[in-house]
Amino acid sequence: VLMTDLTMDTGVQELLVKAEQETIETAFQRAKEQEPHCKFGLTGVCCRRCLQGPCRVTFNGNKGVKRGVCGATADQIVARNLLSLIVEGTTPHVEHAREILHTLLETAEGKAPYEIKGKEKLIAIGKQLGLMVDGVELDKLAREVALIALQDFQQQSGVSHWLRLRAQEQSVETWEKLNILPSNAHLEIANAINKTAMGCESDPVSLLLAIMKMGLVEGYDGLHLSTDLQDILFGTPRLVKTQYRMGVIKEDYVNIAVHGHIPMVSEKILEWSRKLNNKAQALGAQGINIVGICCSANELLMRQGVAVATNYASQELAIITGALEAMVVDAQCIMPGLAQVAECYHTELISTLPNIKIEGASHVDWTPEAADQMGEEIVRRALAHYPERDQSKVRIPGDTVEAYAGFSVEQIVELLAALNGPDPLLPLIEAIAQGDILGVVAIVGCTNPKVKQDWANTEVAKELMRNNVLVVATGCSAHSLGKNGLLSPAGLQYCGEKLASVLTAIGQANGLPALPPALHMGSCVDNSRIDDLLVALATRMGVAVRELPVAGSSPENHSPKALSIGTFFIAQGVDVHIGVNAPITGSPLVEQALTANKGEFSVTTDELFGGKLIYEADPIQAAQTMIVRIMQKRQALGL
Ligand code: BF8
Ligand code: SF4
Repeated sequence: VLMTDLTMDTGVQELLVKAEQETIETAFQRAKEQEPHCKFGLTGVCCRRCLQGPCRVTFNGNKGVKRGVCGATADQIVARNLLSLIVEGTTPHVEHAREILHTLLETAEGKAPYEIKGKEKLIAIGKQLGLMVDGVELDKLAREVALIALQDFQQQSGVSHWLRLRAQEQSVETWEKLNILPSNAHLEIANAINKTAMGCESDPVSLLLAIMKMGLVEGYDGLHLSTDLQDILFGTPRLVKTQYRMGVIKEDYVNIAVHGHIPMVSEKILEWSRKLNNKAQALGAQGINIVGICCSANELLMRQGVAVATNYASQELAIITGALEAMVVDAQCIMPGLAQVAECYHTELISTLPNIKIEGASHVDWTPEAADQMGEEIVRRALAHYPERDQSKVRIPGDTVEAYAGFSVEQIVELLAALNGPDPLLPLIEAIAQGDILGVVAIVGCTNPKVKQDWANTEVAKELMRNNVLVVATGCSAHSLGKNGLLSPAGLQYCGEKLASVLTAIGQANGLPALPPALHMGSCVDNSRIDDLLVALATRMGVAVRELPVAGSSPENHSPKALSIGTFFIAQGVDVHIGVNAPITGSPLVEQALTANKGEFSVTTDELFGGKLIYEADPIQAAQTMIVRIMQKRQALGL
């Protein structure tokens, strides 16, 4: 296999060669060892829900048996499996939200060593929740906000407070009619698992509605709640400039990589690296250098401008530079294979969350109260490892790329206000109406060793830009764009003329040469920011979100989280493209309901919600399919 077929990232290519020379195995190689994949698994018709099985039924309607031992059909098995997958996508975000909620609560009560940096966000949310904000102490207000959020994990009836807070009224009406308004996130998760249990729900249509409901749990008590409370605690992101690629790991520094998702951990590591920076100098290093991987990278990038080493598929390769003293992980997207790689170097792999332990890693417990002890202990351990570094094993690929990030909705609105202070969204809406911006597409989600790393993400983006579609991005996809120069004004060369002139005008009104062609809006929970932007645009235009000429795309999806986030956007009436198919093709009913592709099955998400799933592995074709849909939605709006 050629390294150039595995990834676009030249730094990762170089490190893959090094890994091979040192006989270290990585995900890129293990992905090949799994081929060819089992068709029953790929199409979703393998059921392991009870010990009469596992049962495998026909995945193409012809060969093989039609029913499992209990009589379950392919439609039923696929629908149950999909619900269970969407629950596994939603739950990590819901737990993420609950962790931040408790941190905020304990901070407000003076028990945890964090401060409330997002005063304006706290007051805005307090007002929207109907709380008294005038003259109320910040701590008291934060406590009240956290206690309302806590009801979304406790109440036995009623609708999620965060859904009421963030959803557009038209959408709520649609969901209410379909009886899928969620109440309490934990209750909904338990309810969904109960549905999928052996001998419980077998009606595929009811299971599909449960899937859409889980999408709403994901959207409001996963994504929105996490972002909102994180902004209250750590501040709302503002425009920042940073560097991308493996070259951000610095040979003459003590290097600590933060990897995972939970900013309560990574922010404390950053804080303590600053406090203990002079200790590095005593060891002969220039200082302590923090670099990010995956969404921990996004959180620190958005609020602190911290540089990004790499994204999901190449996380192991960061250790193979031989120059990481520690890799600190919390939750989600942490490859167990990291431990095996770390063993070959002086790098200490350290897990932090009480509920998430990693075989072969050491552990320093993070809790809100013990956050400072954790931060100090981990940074001190990294310092102690610096003299153990084996210089003969160090190879850091040299290049870095400049990138901009920090595009919260608040920041976007502020940039637009330079064009129209009293009505900042108007210039954007006018640009859309005139066709200078054809539409907006969010490129989100992962990298996946099944796909050449960063390739599909950047190709979809470039094809959209060429056609004057404004791109916003989150997650590891945003990293793909960053590594390839699309988060910098230099990337304007890929834009159609009309889009380029809009981005230049907004940039210049703000003292920048231009805005980058893709606006980095944050981590995967920050897909809530994209939703906020859509709701704000639709509301200002006087239409429903489902009518907007927009789409979402996850060209290199691997995580069930990408599917649960996608489900949320389909429920909003937004088409969602994926480049790696979900395991649904074994069921004509489920596939048709989600993709609206064939005609026999009468109920589709497209009809009920206004959004559908698009599966397309070819990035150019995918972009074109989204553009066709954007044109249809434009036409329906009379544009
Ligand atoms: O939550 S984009 S690979 S790191 S799942 Fe994972 Fe996918 Fe990266 Fe962030 Ni999101
Ligand atoms: Fe087989 Fe039914 Fe058990 Fe699934 S639930 S393993 S289809 S018997």
